[in-house]
Amino acid sequence: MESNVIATTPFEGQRPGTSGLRKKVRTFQQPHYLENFVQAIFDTQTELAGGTLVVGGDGRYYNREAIQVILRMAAANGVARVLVGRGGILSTPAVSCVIRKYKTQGGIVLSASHNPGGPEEDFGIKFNVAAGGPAPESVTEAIFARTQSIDRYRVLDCPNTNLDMLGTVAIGAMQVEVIDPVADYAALMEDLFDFNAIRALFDSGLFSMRFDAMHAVTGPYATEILENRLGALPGTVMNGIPLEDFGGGHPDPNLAHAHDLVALCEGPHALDFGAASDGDGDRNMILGKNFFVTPSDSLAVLAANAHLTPGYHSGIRGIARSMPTSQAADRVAEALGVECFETPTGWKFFGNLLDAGRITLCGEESFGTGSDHVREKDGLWAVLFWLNLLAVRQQSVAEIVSEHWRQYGRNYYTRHDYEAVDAKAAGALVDHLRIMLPALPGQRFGNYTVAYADDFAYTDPIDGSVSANQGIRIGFEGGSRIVLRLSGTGTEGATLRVYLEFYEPDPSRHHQDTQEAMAPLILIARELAQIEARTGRAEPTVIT
Ligand code: G16
Repeated sequence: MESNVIATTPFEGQRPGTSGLRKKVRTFQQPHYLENFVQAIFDTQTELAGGTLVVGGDGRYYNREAIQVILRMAAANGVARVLVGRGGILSTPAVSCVIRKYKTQGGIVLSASHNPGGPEEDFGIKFNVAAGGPAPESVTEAIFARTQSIDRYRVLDCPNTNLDMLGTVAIGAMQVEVIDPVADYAALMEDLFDFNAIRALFDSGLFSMRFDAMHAVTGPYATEILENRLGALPGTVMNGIPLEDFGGGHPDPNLAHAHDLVALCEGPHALDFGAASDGDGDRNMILGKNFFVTPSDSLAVLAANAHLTPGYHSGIRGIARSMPTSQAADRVAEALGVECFETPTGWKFFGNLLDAGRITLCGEESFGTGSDHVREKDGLWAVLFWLNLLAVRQQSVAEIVSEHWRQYGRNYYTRHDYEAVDAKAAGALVDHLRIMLPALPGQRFGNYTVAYADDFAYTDPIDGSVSANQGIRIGFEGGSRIVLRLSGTGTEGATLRVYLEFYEPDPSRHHQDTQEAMAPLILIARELAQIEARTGRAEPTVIT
């Protein structure tokens, strides 16, 4: 087998976004495009030479081809050993689990997460560091810088590796170990949660649930854990076979895209519990009987009840949430007397806090919740956490959340997304807001008086690194907020996200319709940002 050095030239735009490099499949299929990015990883992450690398993806279109390229390049770049999930499958949290368990030097995750898959859709690649989490900005910037000057890559001339058979094969001097993608992850979940209590809940025959894997990566994980190990009825896992195009769907577990599951949780015969995860298994949506739990509330409820589970029975050290996530978790942290951190959007910002032991739980409004058990958000983990609480508290989802609101007050919350808007117009909209910020404090809009207005900047408390321009925050007296930022994960034009939150302490007002209750604030946001005038959009594309 011969190791070749191939001449190449840089591509524009290989800077990783919120979560790795995400582009259309067609972009990745251009000759040298994937190779350049992968070589930039090997050129900058020098500990991989002679080390062990984990490789896996969410099974979307181009996953298998990309893995073969990565294996050949890893061999040519001197990687000693690669652990790859059977069939090329590893959920994002499972990659993190395997990196940590086997103390590898890092991992490569192939996924565009919740974005659709297929030849005309999206693909993505992300590097995770030895702690198991997404590379911090210092690393992604170094990889990006290398892509701009790259002039060659290394690849071994060898046949494809059989990814479907467990066991070890050699590619040149490198060992490739095809591992069971589910086993290590399932074992970790058994350590954290009370499987006996959850099994008893299913055995009671009084509890009905479905988990929607959305034809994405969690199908095999959920089937093994929920049906095989916990005894949930066969068929509990819906859309459980991973497909390259997710069955034509949009594997994003929210009210808009998981509509079949949402329908099963509505009406007089609604299920007791519904949950869904996304393309690569790191997101989660939690539903009760005629009840939707916002991700922000979910983080707060898990934090307040963590002591009821075996994995967190001795309590939590601290909580972190991304800036646009509601402040519900802050109230729990205050009551528990633990630290609470506000970080920019992106799971990578939780890594240092988790590694330093400053936080145990963290979460984001974008359907992401997780803990120090891995360094990624974790969809099935959140579902098992909820199941553990339901089993122990013997109450419904609605009862648990309503009780939580009675104790802490309710942070009404909604996010309005304007997808695929003209990128220039979106940039101008944000620039215009930035100019307005200094004049806003003290101004009154309807019943709301602006308390502060800024462009969020974060100084990492562990390494002192600063991340500026992380989103516009307009905070009102009493704790209500409007937050606006542009998504860093879209692949078409720009996506404008408008996040809205208002705090209601009065329990008699806790059960209003969210959009109605928030209508005045929604209007203020639209007018302040001149959304329709600048983007031509009268309504958001997706409301969650
Ligand atoms: C990624 C990041 C999350 C982030 C989300 C949305 O999630 O890991 O931290 O909250 O994108 O980001 P944006 O608002 O920039 O689109 P995932 O599940 O896509 O990896």
